[in-house]
Amino acid sequence: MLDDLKMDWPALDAAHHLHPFTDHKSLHKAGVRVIRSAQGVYLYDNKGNRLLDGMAGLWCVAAGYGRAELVEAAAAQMAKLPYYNTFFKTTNEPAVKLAARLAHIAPRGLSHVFFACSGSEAVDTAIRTARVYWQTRGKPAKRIIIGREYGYHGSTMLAAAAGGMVDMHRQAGDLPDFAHVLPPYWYEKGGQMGESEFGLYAARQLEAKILELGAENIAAFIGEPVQGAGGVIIPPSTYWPEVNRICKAHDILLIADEVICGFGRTGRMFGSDYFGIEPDIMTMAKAMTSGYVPLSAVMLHDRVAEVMIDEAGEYYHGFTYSGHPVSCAVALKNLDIIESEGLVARADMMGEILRGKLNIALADHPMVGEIRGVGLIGAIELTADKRTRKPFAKIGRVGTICRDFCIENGLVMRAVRDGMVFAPPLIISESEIDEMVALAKKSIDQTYEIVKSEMAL
Ligand code: PXG
Repeated sequence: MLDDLKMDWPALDAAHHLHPFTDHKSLHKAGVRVIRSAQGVYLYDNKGNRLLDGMAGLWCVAAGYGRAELVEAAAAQMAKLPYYNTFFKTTNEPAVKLAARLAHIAPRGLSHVFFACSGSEAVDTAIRTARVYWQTRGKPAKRIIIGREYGYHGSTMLAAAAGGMVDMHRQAGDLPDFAHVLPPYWYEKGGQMGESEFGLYAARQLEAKILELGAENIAAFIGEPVQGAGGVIIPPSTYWPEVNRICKAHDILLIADEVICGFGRTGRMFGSDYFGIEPDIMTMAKAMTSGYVPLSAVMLHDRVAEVMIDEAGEYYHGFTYSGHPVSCAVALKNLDIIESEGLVARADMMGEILRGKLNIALADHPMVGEIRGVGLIGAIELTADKRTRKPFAKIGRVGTICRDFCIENGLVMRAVRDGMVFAPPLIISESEIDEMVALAKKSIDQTYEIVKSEMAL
């Protein structure tokens, strides 16, 4: 037997465990961090350190760690029916209940649900569904999926191809029938334009791409309401209404990838509610179970579902764990928590407070170019020149230094290029926000000392 206390976890991990998105050689040199337990917004590692989790795990632990209700919901469902599939004319009670409940809280018209386990599977499902939809409607040439640069939709082949991460395309994720357009990222791409003007400009890049490729060849446009992994890119308010118009005008399905934004993150139940997006298809995962168990879903608007149900015949698609009863039972309890504790409104209110405090602490900092956010998702852009929004010479280096200081100081924040991104659990309190802001400021100050000393050389 392995004795937990005496184990050299990093050594054993290095010997056998391959990690996602990791350069293993450098990980083995640095040593891996072992997280042993968590409670509320805090993580505890095996060296006795406490970390404030400013990322809610990976954008998912909305209800916070250590929720006995979620553990009990899983245990009760495991005891009653731990697994059965939803193929072969079969269903289970938690899956039916959850589908009905999602239909109730989703934007109007999205009332049909397909379940999977991960965000990537949900995105794959959405893309396949879009193509089957057009085949069924007698337009099989409509296959192309348009995504955006810096978009992230997951790591399976279709999801990686839909995303705009060039390193993923380069290694293995570049497929035919995918295209990418400019993201609505005013801070980096806006130049001299105002934000509203740039929002329209970015949306019209989609229209230009549609005209270039031919609407008769395009199945769908896919976008995250706020691009999370790409650096918390929050579109100007002019962007999504124009995208709605363009997709309708050119008869292209609109897929809203709500894997990060769904379930309160933006201060509304879905990012689509916040931005006025009118999706035909919506993907969701992560906070649906607060990350306690894997679960994802794809929701279809009635206008898509009717074609899939009445005309498409058998849909040759599905997963062993589609509608997993334990995951669905946990999701139902998690939705109870979100509703009974008012976590959606809380995200809106606490987000305002967090941004207010960040602005007081950091808006005048010489290395902070912008502080942005909606609800409890946001970013602090670090810059070489506050006035011109100039990036650092080696993109990503300063962000990584700052990220490492954050962890050393007891705060988990991610660096995306040189932006520090955050998305704490929605249950975060005001005193925990104070701690988060203080640790972020301390880490940015320490980073600035290094940047300044290098400039002096
Ligand atoms: N869509 C979006 C919008 C996502 O953010 C996925 C799909 C894929 O989900 P799965 O469950 O297949 O991982 C995601 C995942 C990061 C990071 O570093 C973000 C994600 C995953 C891993 C890392 O920000 N998002």
